[in-house]
Amino acid sequence: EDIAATLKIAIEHGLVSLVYQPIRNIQTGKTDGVEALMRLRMLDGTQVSPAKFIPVAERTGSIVELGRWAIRTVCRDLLATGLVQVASVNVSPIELKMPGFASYVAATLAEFGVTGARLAFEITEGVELEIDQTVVHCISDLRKLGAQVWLDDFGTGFAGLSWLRLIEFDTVKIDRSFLHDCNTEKGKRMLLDIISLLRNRGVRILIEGVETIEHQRLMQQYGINQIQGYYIGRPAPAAQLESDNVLPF
Ligand code: G
Ligand code: G
Ligand code: NA
Ligand code: MN
Repeated sequence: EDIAATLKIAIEHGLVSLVYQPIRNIQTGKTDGVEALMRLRMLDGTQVSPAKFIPVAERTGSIVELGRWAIRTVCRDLLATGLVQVASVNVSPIELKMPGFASYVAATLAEFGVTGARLAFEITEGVELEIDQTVVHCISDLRKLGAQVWLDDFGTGFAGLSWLRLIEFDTVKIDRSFLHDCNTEKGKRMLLDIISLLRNRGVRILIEGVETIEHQRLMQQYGINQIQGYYIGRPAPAAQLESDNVLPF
């Protein structure tokens, strides 16, 4: 298959890149950090969305090499340069189940003189991940390095609640569909229920999909800690990252 073959040569041919989307602290109005998002360009120049190429990379195993490349790139270009304080990287369960993941992270942090606390790993609950001992140990090793572990797309999958019991997450990212359903009373109540559940667990709460100032104001009212979305900032290459893109509240 075309995408599978391209993924195999993507790193050496410079076809893969990272863009960064800001995460804003709703209390301070400042940017706390960024999320790294992978992009793939085919040899003919066309872009393929991660929704398409990540599953292929997972199926073919290319995700392991690509994931390591992303962690290394973030440490070298973003954290070691002091461009941002904290960066999160999406990781596939396949990477976490691979022996040596946490050691790779430790070695990369050491190589660039970056402390673990500045790196976060986003794990999506949308995927079918069996929380086996390998995953639990890997996450515990990452936390020992000081790295943060976040739960991504909360509310979209079937496993979210059981994961909350099994894993200690620093941050839970509520899926943007819950914010976008807030135009009805029913949708608002649903989101408030989720927020109170997470608040009781003591995790930091981030919501995705903030597209308007009204969204931002509502989330401020609801006591969300961090927000992310097109209103705050679109994913952009490192060179276009502003040190602090503060917008009015
Ligand atoms: O940025 P975009 O909407 O295109 O990303 C869609 C999804 O693809 C993200 O929500 C994320 O779950 C996944 N994704 C993006 N970059 C990476 C990556 O570097 N590794 C993994 N495993 N998934 C990623
Ligand atoms: O699964 P994950 O949450 O990591 O995916 C992030 C994806 O969501 C990225 O592909 C990004 O392009 C997209 N995204 C980011 N902000 C917004 C937003 O405000 N609205 C919508 N619809 N999508 C967004
Ligand atoms: Na995700
Ligand atoms: Mn994510």
